[in-house]
Amino acid sequence: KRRSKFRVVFVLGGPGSGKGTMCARIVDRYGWVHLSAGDLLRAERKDPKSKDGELINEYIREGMIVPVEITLGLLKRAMEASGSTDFLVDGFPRNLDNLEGWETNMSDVAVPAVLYLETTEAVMQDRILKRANETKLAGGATRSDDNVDSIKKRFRTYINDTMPIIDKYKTDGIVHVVDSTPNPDIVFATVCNLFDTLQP
Ligand code: UP5
Ligand code: MG
Repeated sequence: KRRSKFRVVFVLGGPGSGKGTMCARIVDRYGWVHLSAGDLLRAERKDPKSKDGELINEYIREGMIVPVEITLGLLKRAMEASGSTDFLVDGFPRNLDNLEGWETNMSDVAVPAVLYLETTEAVMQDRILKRANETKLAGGATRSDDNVDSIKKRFRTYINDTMPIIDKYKTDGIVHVVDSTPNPDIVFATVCNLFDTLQP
């Protein structure tokens, strides 16, 4: 059987569950390339040449999932530009549209595992609001969706649209559940159990 050119681990979990934080640590230790779908969308939104900026803005503020054509285009471009073969895709796929778009267009990419960071809504909300506060105190611009109103909508989308995708991957038997409630050192130690098995 021909080996796939690319390897992808999806990193999923609710808003503020710690996806970005764990991905940064995985990059440091294992050298996988981190692609956050949310970060790619936020960068695209800022690009004055992009025709999708307005739409992305609106979707993110409302906690809705951007149509897959846009997200997949950004992911593909970043994968090809990176020169790497191993990717952490953070925060994607988040709904059925995302999943179908991936399966139709990326069927030659191997997905050996899904890392699922699990914690409570209370913990996630505290983390997001703390981040917003710290950013503000540092004089930075807070994320347009890091407010109580948008957070509620993000949680609703997560439960209604993203949980079924995680359940689907559970049925496939590739989900590694990690409790992301403890401090980052402890969470990362558990995450390493997965990545140690995925080398090189
Ligand atoms: N923190 C992290 N881990 C901690 C720990 N163990 N203990 C204590 N504190 C911890 O962490 C959040 C905060 O918590 C940070 O301050 C961190 O220091 C601290 P982070 O690692 O940033 O968590 P993460 O899960 O990445 O949170 P994020 O807010 O990025 O999650 P979302 O899923 O909400 O955001 P994302 O950028 O993925 O998506 C945003 C929006 O983009 C979506 O709502 C949607 O509108 C859109 N989108 C799409 O439409 N399609 C996509 O495919 C992806 C996104
Ligand atoms: Mg993130």
